Amino acid sequence: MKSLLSDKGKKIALLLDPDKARGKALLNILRIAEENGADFILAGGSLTFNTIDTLINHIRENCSLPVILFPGNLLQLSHNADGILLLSLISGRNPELLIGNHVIAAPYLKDVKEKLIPTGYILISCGSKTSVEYISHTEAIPSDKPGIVVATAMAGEMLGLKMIYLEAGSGASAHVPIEIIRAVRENISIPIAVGGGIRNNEEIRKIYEAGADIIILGNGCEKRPELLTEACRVRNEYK
Ligand code: 1GP
Repeated sequence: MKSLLSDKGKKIALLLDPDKARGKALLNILRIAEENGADFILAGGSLTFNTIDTLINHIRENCSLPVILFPGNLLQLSHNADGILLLSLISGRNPELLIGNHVIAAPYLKDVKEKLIPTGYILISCGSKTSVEYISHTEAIPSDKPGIVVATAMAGEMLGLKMIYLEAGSGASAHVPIEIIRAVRENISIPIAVGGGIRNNEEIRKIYEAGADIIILGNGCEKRPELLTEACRVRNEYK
């Protein structure tokens, strides 16, 4: 897991939601991810009816890429993944998502400490209200306030977090603004992941150029699986 962060190259991650990823569509997107060398699979969602272990097992049976948890809540923790984003929702002021849940999870995570990636999760308002906002009882940072996003990311780095995730929300009508990504890149040195509302290779290229290290694709690949092929091709231009 440490190499995921120490290796400076650009990366593509496919986000799979335990409720949506199933059947032939799941097999197809896993095949595309494997064939095109996506860097890893993220597994998780805001609210899930299916267990995370069911999804991890399906991925393992059909694909050799690393599986990293992106837990929407404590029920989505598992020892069976290769890595776990230990998320702190630092754009919000809900103490449960800043430290409360971490206290509850700590004894469970004790034996898989080497898999943890402490991540500052920053939700940015990019249109309509997202599931994360509703479920987390937090307010997203307005997209026209880059200074607040930058200061939040800086604080996360100063607190010792190892990665910043700039999130527009799953299915957002627009991705995180380029000027925000650029401003954050100029002010922190830890890896930056960007996700939410990314739909084509022009956007992917601009997001990389602005300084993102990892691009996370979910809905876009569900609707149009070839997006993953295109995304990996753009990433390869940076190798
Ligand atoms: C959501 O950032 C991810 O947490 C991915 O978003 O589903 O909009 O690609 P999309």
